[in-house]
Amino acid sequence: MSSCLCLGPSQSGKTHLLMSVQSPGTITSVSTSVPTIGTNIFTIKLPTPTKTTTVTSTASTATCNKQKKAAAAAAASAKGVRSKNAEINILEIGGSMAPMWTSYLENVSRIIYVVDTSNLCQISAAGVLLYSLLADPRLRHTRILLVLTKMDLAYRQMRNEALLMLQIEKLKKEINQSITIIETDAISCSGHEKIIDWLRMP
Ligand SMILES: Nc1nc2c(ncn2[C@@H]2O[C@H](COP(=O)(O)OP(=O)(O)OP(=O)(O)O)[C@@H](O)[C@H]2O)c(=O)[nH]1
Ligand SMILES: [Mg+2]
Repeated sequence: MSSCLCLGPSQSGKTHLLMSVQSPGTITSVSTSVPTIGTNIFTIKLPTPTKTTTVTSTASTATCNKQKKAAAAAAASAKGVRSKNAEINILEIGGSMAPMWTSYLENVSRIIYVVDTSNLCQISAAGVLLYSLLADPRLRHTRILLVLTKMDLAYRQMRNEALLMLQIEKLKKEINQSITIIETDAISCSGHEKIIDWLRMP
């Protein structure tokens, strides 16, 4: 069975992020957490998109029937998404376990890689860790979500600076995997919808 991992350096914000995506509004600026020694599992609900297909009446019956069929197909596919992907389990592996991450790479279909944009000393090292991870042949077809977090902090690196420090353009040229990049923070929940959308992707 394929799985979804959440990785990233120590204290980069993995637990806070997943708690916040799991239960929006639970993380505040004074929330603290203990380092994950080992693993945590989070079950994230994947609500179906709120976009609804409405059928408007038209003069032509043929057009109306076509629209009804399209609406029925959309509803059926939405149902499929709901029943197939109603929730997903994400395994966070603590940053202190980085030397052992490779023991968890069998049958991994997705990786959420969390980078703390407020930690200037850690960003480049986070890039090196990501690079060595993605070189693993078991992750050749794994979908990668690069999460730039703690974007609420005034002293964070901006997106482009962080990506430069991660050497992401160079990385993209050398790997097969597709990388999606999302900026977020655990407090305001900005960017969480995009994370849910990414998790919902087949
Ligand atoms: N301002 C702000 N602080 C954050 C955010 N996310 C995490 N933090 C802070 O960063 C600290 C570490 O966050 P964790 O989520 O525990 O980090 P982690 O990546 O799970 O760490 P390990 O489990 O040790 O690998 C927390 O105690 C929070 O104070 C965020 O989005 N904004
Ligand atoms: Mg943790």
